Amino acid sequence: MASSIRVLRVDVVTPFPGMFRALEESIPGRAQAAGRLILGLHNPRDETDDPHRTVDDAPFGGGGGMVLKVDPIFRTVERICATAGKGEVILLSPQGDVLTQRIVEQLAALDHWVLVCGHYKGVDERVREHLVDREVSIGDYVLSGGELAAMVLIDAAVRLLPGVVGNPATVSSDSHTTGLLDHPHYTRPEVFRGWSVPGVLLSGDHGAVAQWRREQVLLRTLRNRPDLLDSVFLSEEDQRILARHGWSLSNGSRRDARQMEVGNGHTRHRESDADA
Ligand code: 6GU
Repeated sequence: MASSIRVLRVDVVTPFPGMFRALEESIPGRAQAAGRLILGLHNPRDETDDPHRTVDDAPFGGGGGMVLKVDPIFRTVERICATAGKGEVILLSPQGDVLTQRIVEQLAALDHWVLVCGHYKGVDERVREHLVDREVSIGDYVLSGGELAAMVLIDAAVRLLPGVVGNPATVSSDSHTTGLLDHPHYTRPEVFRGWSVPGVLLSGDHGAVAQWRREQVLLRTLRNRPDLLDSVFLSEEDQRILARHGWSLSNGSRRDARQMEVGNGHTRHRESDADA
């Protein structure tokens, strides 16, 4: 199948458009220069009527913080959709679905996003109720605004557009694309301060290299993110590799399996004490 040239149009509604200059660098910058990413920045201040161009106000019911006003956001999004067409309207806020590579893949398949950056204490709930198609967070911590999260989402999606990252194999082996973590990488020199590159990578034996990398993928995932192994298919060969390092994922099928704490408190069964 020929890889089609697709363009992603992203319109961002933000009181801080200057922050998006970060996307002029690296791969998002190249994608913009190549016309593959079209970025529109829209300041809701430009859709206010009052002399102070107010985009936020105190919350009804009292309490601290300011709330982004409903009217400037509605007007900005409606103006965008009237000129660029109706895109997927996505609110960036800590209340959203936590972003995963699967969500990035879904969103990267669409042609047009309208990203609304939450700010201050939040946004008027009527934005969420009547304007937004979906809501995305980038993790369980609080940022001062949705701008950095919007840039995370754009960066992650742009590298999935066919042809934006030079070698498609790079993208398909990325950590998380496969559902597992990536293997280690090395480049010249072969020895740095006495630390050598693993010999197998210099052997020229492609089969041995592939096997070593798979082993590293599995062991690193087991060590750092054992939760990921719950939702991934492991081949017989993968299970043999893990077994060779003393790990059994068969969840207690072996009587002598010892429960060990791995990574984030996840329990795995280890058949012997011999270290990996
Ligand atoms: Cl999307 N916005 C804010 N303000 N904080 C966040 C976030 C988004 N995702 C994680 N923390």
